[in-house]
Amino acid sequence: MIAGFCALAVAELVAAVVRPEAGPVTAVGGAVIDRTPPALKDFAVRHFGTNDKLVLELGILTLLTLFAVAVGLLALRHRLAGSAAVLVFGVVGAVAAVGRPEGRPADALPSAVGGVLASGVLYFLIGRLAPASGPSPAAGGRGGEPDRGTFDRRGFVIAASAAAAASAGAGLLGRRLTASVQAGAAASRRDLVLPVPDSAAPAVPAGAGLRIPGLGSFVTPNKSFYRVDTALVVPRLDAAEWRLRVHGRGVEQPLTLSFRDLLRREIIERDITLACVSNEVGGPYIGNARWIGVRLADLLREAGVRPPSRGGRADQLVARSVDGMTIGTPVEDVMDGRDALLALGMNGEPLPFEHGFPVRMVVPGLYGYVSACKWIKDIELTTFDDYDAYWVKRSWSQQAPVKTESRIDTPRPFASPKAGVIPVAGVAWAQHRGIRRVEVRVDGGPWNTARLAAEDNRDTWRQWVWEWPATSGNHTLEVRATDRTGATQTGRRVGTVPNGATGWHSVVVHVA
Ligand SMILES: Nc1nc2c(c(=O)[nH]1)N[C@H]1C(S)=C(S)[C@@H](COP(=O)(O)O)O[C@H]1N2
Ligand SMILES: [Mo]
Repeated sequence: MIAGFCALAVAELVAAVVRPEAGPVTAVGGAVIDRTPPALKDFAVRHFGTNDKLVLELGILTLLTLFAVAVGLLALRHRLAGSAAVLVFGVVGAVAAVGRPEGRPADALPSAVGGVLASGVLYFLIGRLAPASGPSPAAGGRGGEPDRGTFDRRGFVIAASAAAAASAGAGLLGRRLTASVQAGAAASRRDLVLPVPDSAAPAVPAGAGLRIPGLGSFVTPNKSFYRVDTALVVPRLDAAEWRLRVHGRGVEQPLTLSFRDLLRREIIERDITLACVSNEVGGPYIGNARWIGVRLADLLREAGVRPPSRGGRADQLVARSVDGMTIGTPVEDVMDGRDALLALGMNGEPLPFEHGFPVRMVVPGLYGYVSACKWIKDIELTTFDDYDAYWVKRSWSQQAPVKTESRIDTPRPFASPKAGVIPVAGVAWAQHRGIRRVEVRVDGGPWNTARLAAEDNRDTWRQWVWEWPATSGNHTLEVRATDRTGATQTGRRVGTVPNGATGWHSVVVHVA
């Protein structure tokens, strides 16, 4: 276990120099995420939520500990075989790191160096456990067989402690180095002054938030905004070094833009509700924010891109992030007049690192995995025939407009409110179509029309409330929404794969 610890610590130190994502635990974790079947990924998101990454990392560390013990036992019998086994782990880490979407040959270094060093440490420490030559005076007259008491106990303890201490030092140094590299990014975010928008969002109508206990705020604060991504290490970029390339099929004028270039453009501010395709019926992976940024369509037009409906040759826009995520969005949607953004601000502050600093995409009406690329660095125009983005390769749909959905936020499941008038309230969303009606029913009875909160715009969710004259006993509440196209949310239950869950959210309560 000490040798294993040494491997990880040294690898983290090397990773601090190469890049943090190349560390073995992160690399293997990333490789696991890349290969996780949708059902398992969904299970992880459902049961561990935003802690899924922590669970994954703890799982890897637990497995490594068990392997370390097994390799240690092997090494006691075959010293060389043990050291060779450690090298195998180094190779696994190195292959995982290089094989990540943005992997480079240098990413093999942390695991390689860690593996070689640990293999030597194991060999050396096992050597300290070998019986001292000649019978030990302390062993008494048992003769012949080497005795466990005969090894140089003191020498082993000193060597082992030294290895552990040196590893801890290397690990801490690695942390320090990473932190100092990231300090530049933190400073660039702290010093960023958001521009005043040329086209400001209208004030949120006073009645958009219903102020009912148990119902969240209309605008989701950044701190509680859901986070869904594959990044075990949150990319921390320096805005001054950030560049975005726009190129590909039908691009007459390829562009390379810096953050300053973006700031010089027309800046717009818009309220848009972002939802994740992995959100179960009734789930939490949806949030509403005020974004500021530049209109993506303007940029594409400048680059000479035309939408397919006007003879453009590309129907898919593939956004690529610094951590190798690829997200494919219909060019038609981006250019049809909706406010698809390259966003640089969220709720009055620069994007938080977790939400894509310095620049991300936001497109009203599409699930995040087909629109909302964080830490974006490249936009390539191509076709849906020619290219499948990250999640499409993993059995999700190429195109995924947000489905008309609604959720009951209060009362909570299995609450026991008192009989009388109980406000049943929640949110409904059908981004870019808007919500026309929300209805609630009790125990499968007739549908009752809920009161809708004021609408901010058709790209945002809408709160609603229905005053329920509740009688005592167990009751099931159900909700359904109708969007402005007249389509009513279907009651047919389907899971999140391949393009979003459907069904009516229901809540069972016991009225006292
Ligand atoms: N680089 C990158 N961008 C990404 C993702 C990701 O894994 N990596 N996940 C997408 C998904 S699935 C969603 S739902 C949204 C979530 O954005 P948020 O974490 O800011 O809420 O980001 C999208 N953009
Ligand atoms: Mo998502």
